[in-house]
Amino acid sequence: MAAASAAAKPAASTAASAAASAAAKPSFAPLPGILGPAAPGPYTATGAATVTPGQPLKVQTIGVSFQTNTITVKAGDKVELDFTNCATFAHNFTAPGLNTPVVDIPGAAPNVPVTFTAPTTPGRYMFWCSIAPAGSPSHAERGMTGEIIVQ
Ligand SMILES: [Cu+2]
Repeated sequence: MAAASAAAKPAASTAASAAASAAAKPSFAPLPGILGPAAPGPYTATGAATVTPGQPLKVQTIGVSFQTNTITVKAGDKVELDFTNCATFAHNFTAPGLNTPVVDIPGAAPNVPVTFTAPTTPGRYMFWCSIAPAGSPSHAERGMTGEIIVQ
């Protein structure tokens, strides 16, 4: 099972472990022109969608990624994202730039709602998962990031 593989990893020597954690946090090019805090890890597009007012947009967490993770909304609209966690381990939705509290997405949970009012300033805002297993880079540092494009 995929969930057991992280826990089953053998302990590395101190030097190897230091090298591994240095390698696990490579520098990355932040997205240009982000408003608010940028994600602490790289962003790779996994799919795009536009939120229709009054309709929740379904987003899945698959492995250590959000799918979709490029979400367009209208400035000032009420937005609802419904997260289904396809993994057995927990994730969360962290987006300080959207003035929304961190929302936990428990392992295997279906339809966890995240609601916020889109900023009135158009631009690109980021969200990510801040879960960090002990001794490992956070999910965001591994690329579990996304952007909200406010138009
Ligand atoms: Cu996560």
